[in-house]
Amino acid sequence: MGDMEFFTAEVPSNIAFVKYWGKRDSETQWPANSSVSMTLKHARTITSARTLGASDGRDIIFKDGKKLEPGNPQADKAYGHLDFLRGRLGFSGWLEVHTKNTFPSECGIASSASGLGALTLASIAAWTGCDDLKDLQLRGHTMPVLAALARIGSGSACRSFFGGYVGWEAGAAPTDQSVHQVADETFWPLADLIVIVSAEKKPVSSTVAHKTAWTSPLFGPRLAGLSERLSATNEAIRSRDLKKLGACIEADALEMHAVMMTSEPAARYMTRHSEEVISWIRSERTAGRMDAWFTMDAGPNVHVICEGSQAAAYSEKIKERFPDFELIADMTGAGPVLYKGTVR
Ligand code: 2P0
Repeated sequence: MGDMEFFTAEVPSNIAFVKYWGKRDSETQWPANSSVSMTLKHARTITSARTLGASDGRDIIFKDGKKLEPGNPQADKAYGHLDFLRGRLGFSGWLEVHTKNTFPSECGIASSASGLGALTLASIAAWTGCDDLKDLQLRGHTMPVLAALARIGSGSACRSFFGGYVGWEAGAAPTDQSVHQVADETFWPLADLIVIVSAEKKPVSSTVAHKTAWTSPLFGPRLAGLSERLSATNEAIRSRDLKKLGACIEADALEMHAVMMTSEPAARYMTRHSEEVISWIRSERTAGRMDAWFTMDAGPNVHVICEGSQAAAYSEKIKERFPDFELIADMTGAGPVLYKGTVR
């Protein structure tokens, strides 16, 4: 084993308000549409990396202290991303990587976004020997550049390189893509109360399901209406209009799930329990008891979005109504951090 120092990156997860669903091209990770998300505060991946000596064989990644054995899709994605980064950036040297999430995997929080984001940042820090985001920027590794590299590992990872609210523009060509901050985390603190209706592994991975989006008869109409929804969502964020934002995110989540359910082969992530939570949120809202709206990712769990100031009260209400479901309370958070050494 080498004696080089570790560099540690902490990269947050994000929850999409307008979803990335479907790709125009998977090699360049060019999405079918632009998307916008909120960066989370507590749900993060913490990844430490150091370079190994030339004689040390090859990359080795440990997740939660256990070696990731090549051969399963998650491991192959991670090892493949290291090979991609090395080739693209011209680095040499094998890496030893240790990674863990601050949230349970496969629980409906996007672990690929924070995971591939943190792997990108930690490995570049190790190869460059740079533990400061400003220094990395001076060397050309700006946040947009890091985001674009992470995107190749997992599309949604590119939105995790900024705090607050983040837009990923698809552009007119793969090389026109860009990622930018719409507003920072202090501008509008919102809560994301995640109702874990099931912690089971997804029936179909999102990378696989992305490919089938084009087979849905609803996908064309979705894309046709998205520029209007994206404008309304950005406008709602800039004016801190929760009612307007809520209408956009519910419509977008349901539309994405409708596309999934009508694709060939169909993917159904929504369960009876998801529907119970959704119906309850809507009836509480209609009755004037909760100013809360929902969204969902490619999984059965329901993300309840409300003002940060209501998080404690609404968490209690949700726990009271759904005592059997675990609740993870998160909120708007800042972008990545980087430091020398292992986990702080
Ligand atoms: C999103 N999701 O915008 C959407 C909403 C899930 C539902 O991006 O193939 O893991 O690695 O680019 O980023 C999940 O897809 O897919 C996702 P890849 P990714 O957050």
